[in-house]
Amino acid sequence: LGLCDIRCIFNAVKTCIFPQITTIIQLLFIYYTGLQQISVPTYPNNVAQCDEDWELHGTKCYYFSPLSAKLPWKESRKMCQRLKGDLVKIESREEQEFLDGKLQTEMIHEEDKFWIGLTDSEAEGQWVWTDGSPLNSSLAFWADNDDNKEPDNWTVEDPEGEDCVRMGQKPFIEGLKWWYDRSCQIQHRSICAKTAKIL
Ligand SMILES: [Ca+2]
Ligand SMILES: [Ca+2]
Repeated sequence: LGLCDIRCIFNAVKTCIFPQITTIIQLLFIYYTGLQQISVPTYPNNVAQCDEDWELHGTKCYYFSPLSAKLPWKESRKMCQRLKGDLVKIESREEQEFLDGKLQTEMIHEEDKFWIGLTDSEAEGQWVWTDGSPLNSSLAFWADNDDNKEPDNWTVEDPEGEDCVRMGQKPFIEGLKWWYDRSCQIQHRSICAKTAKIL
């Protein structure tokens, strides 16, 4: 193999193969980011709309009930349904991040947590969302630290145990795992959600 041949091979790699590899990497990147967008769809404010007092995020509208409207879980759910929604079903890590951030401003104190639409009241340990779908374990954000290992179905406060889920952590601590099972009879504020109206 002469010097010219080596140079020819180098030029061939540079002009033919390298651009193709670059194109393949670019296509894979576009495909991957496309997938990301499909899994977390969003509408800009001029495309989707929410009722007054509801906040648009992604494809849903959210309502954070006021401190004056603390209710047991079942009554919280009825309140959301009267507003044509339901207690929120958290469907992505991004949605959990959004709600966790929102509660930083909504929560007045550490115990001012919010009900979400998750319960194991039908069968202990089988967590089900308000739409009847089972909890996806890869999208579960149970508190898991030195003070709390949830869900623990604690029976000291209520002999029936803890079958309803509340969330929120204030003051802010890094991490998203702030779900707790709690007695459904306790009164809390709620996060209601419904699909945004498309204009
Ligand atoms: Ca339980
Ligand atoms: Ca608990």
